[in-house]
Amino acid sequence: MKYSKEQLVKMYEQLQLSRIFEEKLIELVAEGSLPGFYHLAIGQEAVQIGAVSAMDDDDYLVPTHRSHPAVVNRLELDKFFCELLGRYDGYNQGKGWEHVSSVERKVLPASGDLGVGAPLAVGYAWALKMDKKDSVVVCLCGDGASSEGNVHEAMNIAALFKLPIVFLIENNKWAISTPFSKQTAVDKLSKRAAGYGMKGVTIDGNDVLTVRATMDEAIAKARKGEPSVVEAVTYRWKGHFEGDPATYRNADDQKEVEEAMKNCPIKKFKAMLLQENVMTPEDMEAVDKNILQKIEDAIVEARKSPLPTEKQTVDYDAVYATNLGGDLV
Ligand SMILES: Cc1ncc(C[n+]2csc(CCOP(=O)(O)OP(=O)(O)O)c2C)c(N)n1
Repeated sequence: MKYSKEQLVKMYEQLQLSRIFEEKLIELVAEGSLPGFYHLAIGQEAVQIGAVSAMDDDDYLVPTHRSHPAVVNRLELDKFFCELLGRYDGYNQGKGWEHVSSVERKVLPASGDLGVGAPLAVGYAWALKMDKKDSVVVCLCGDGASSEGNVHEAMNIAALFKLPIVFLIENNKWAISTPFSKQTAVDKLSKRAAGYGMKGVTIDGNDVLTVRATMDEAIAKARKGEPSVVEAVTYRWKGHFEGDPATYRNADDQKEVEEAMKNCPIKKFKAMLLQENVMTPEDMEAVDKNILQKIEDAIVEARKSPLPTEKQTVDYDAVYATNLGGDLV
């Protein structure tokens, strides 16, 4: 096994934090406690955890709207829940919400404008290079977003200037109601990388160890000025957002969902950990219980935080200048 017991257990914890966190979001949405739309990544966790577990604390993450697994593993739970609940003690004083950002934690904002994360990520990577920093940027991107003009321009500049960046395309086969087969004529999104002079690979995004190993290599190369594209293939189990009835999915699509659910990345990883005697069922139960407790405590704490005053709701320093401006990197 390429990874130590400690690293494998850490990946299990990160996967389970992602899953249990999103299951809690489902509950909060159902009880009407959370404002807005929640884009869940249940079933896709291996992509983001493979990436996050390969990143150093000094590396930057550019998330998308569907990046809870990556984001929750880089932020403090209390402050993240404050943000989701629109509270003043959140990372962006309750204004960032699902598009939370924190320079301190090196989580850059997810843009509601699809594909805009890529030029932002390239700008950051360029700044890192100019400042001769050792950090890299991991730019998450959906299959749908990967066809946006912004993403193509960003990839071109990244390759041209040899920037420290990895574009991780999370191909979950859907862009709202549009299946992958109706988005593009290419069968593999990684093929596009060649058009910019970068390396591109397509991997099984439901196997956390494959993603981890691929990202270890891609990040190491990006650090030396060799950007690349990694396409991790997974599947969106749920509707576009929590509560979306997904009526655009026909009977064949429903079968595909059922198949994808059988191929649960966490179930697969758990089976491997048990078989290789890395963890016992009791170890796993203890980890899960601890995560749930931490989440519940964080919600209780977040609810104690005040909502922003009317004046504070239009103080955009928390979103721009204070949080992101000034000394960027
Ligand atoms: C420029 C722009 N066009 C359209 C939208 C509406 N929109 C939001 S999410 C989304 C689909 C995104 O699909 P994908 O990139 O595959 O990510 P996923 O939601 O599957 O994670 C679309 C079309 C938008 N936010 N911005």
